[in-house]
Amino acid sequence: MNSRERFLKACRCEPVDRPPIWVMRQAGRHLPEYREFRKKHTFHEVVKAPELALEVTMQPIRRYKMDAAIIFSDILVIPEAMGQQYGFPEGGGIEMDFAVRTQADVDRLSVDGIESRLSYMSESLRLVKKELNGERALIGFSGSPWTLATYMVEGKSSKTYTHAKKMFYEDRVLFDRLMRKITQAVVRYVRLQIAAGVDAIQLFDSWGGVLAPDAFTQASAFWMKRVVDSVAGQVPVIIFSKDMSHLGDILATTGANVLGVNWNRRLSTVKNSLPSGIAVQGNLDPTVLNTNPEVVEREALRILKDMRGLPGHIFNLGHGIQPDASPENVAKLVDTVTNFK
Ligand code: 1CP
Repeated sequence: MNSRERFLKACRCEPVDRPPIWVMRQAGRHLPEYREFRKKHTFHEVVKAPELALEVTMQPIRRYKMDAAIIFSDILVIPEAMGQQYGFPEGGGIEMDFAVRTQADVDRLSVDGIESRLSYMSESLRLVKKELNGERALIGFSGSPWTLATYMVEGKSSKTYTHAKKMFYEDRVLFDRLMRKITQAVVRYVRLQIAAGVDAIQLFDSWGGVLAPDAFTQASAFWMKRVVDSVAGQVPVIIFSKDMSHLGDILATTGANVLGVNWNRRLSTVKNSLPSGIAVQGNLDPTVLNTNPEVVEREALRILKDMRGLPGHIFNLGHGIQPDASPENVAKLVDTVTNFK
């Protein structure tokens, strides 16, 4: 069984020799070769030039025995393709060139012709797919409609999401119009990625966890379900709703094949609480990769042993790897998982 087959079997909860592994944000700032690369090219250049995106996507694949590659891009390419540019201000985080607050702002966003504005993604995915040669899985991704809406409505990174939540609570007509438009864009984007050959799609619902359960159902899960339905079983969909694994019953209604799990819950408990047939992905605390190889091995084994005999586990972190995590620790993690019997 090669890596791609192992990954796909785990998505379907079929038995495998050992759990497949990949790491959220595996391409990027923890790698010295990425930091070197970024001295020569801006972030936007890397994302939009297929040859450069190919190189950065492959960096963690060359260095580690990951079972899957995730295409190098960003969730914010969707607002950009809809007409709302993003940038990186000096102090960190994200800044959008305007904030969506009114019907006129929603009208400025366009979905028509979005495939041509995202054609660089098709090209990047085709290049990576060819390079992976059917041996490792290729994961495409999108931000969830709610997580994209937080950036679009706030106009920047936020800690409280006040404007986005206010729009949801106070002006549901406007909120739903915006969400319909974002969801249409995401559906078309996901279809484009499937046409380019991705083996699975991950929806990053990074800020789902800031919502109360009923608000989460209406503002996030409802729209993710539309995206999952549009894929209609063509490829597995992984939903990573950060800090939401205690709401597995709501998440299961989206139709997702795999649920990403944060590190604050025992993975076997989450798995056993879900309807059979839904796999889990996770859930090592990312900070473990900032410690040392002995701790990495011990903590990874804890999860592997907890999940032993439970098909439907993709090993990953509970959130993205931190920029100051050490590559030596990532290598130890991958060794521990790939040698587990
Ligand atoms: O090079 C740089 O310095 C820019 C840093 C960077 C990188 C490496 C950004 C800006 N995006 C990325 C790549 C990226 N982003 C990938 C591909 C790399 C990989 O996974 O291997 C992916 C999947 C993302 C997804 C992403 N972007 C998310 C969801 C994941 C998560 O961690 O929750 C989010 C929330 C973003 C927004 C974003 N993009 C970049 C930053 C700094 C942020 C976060 C801003 C904030 O805190 O609000």
